[in-house]
Amino acid sequence: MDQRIQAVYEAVINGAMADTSGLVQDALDAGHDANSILKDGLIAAMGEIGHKFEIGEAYVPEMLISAKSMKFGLELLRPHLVAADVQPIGRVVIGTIKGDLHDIGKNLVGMMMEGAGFEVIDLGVDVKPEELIDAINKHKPNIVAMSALLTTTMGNMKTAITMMEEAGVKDNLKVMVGGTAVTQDYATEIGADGFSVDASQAASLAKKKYCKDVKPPRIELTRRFFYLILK
Ligand code: B1M
Repeated sequence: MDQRIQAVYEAVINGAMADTSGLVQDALDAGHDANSILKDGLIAAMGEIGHKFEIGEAYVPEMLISAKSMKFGLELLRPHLVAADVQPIGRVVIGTIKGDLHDIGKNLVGMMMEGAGFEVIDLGVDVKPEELIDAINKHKPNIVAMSALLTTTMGNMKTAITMMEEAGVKDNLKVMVGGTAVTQDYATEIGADGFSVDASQAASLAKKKYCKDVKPPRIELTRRFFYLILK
């Protein structure tokens, strides 16, 4: 990997928030395209920190500062990605369900999803099923991700899924659920498509299972085309 992209990668892994934007700018100034900086720098680093988290080599605070670093880099990169027509791999609407104000885990899931290449629309906490339906109609997400930490209000996730079915919007998307109150059995019982225990696995599940039908960005198609021609 080029040393400037490697430097971006390491800044995110090390949670060097103050350095990430500067290093992204250095990589851009050196002529690297925005897509490579995103994929090989920011996204690869978030994949690695997620893996470390899963095997117990990193903890929530490390993930949070890595995700923050990634966000700083992404902010700087965003106009260049738009200019290069780099599309996100999918769109996620996320929120903590009605009655529940816990947001640390939900934010982490959102950041990991963003780190995996998704566009994330965060509705915040205490999200009513009606607000989810409105957001689905407005943003047309591939995934709706709901978080619940309270056993007393987790039933609102079931209400939300039922309302999505009744509104005729459920068939066009996948519903993912998680949070300490939720189990795989509960997710299955309420008709969710996916469950994961932590933020890193939520991002991998979303990427592997639910966005395989999303068309690759135009820039990627062009690259594949030339690869096939030159092969
Ligand atoms: Co509250 N709280 N809390 N609390 N709180 C819990 C959840 C509780 C288990 C504590 C306890 O009693 N042992 C308990 C719930 C019991 C239950 O329902 N069975 C509880 C309670 C009762 C309450 C209040 C009712 C207390 C009161 O007022 N009497 C009240 C409720 C307010 C409300 O929401 N309406 C309340 C309030 C609060 C604070 C405001 C003080 C604060 C929240 C601050 C905030 O979020 N901004 C708070 C906190 C911090 C906690 C604990 C201590 C920590 C939660 C946390 O942030 N963990 C928690 C006890 C505990 O969990 N040990 C507790 C770190 C975070 C990274 O983990 O959110 O689990 P977590 O997210 C994980 C995974 O669950 C997963 O990924 C993350 C990690 O990678 N995940 C998903 C989360 N969402 C996902 C979605 C996915 C996939 C994975 O797919 C879509």
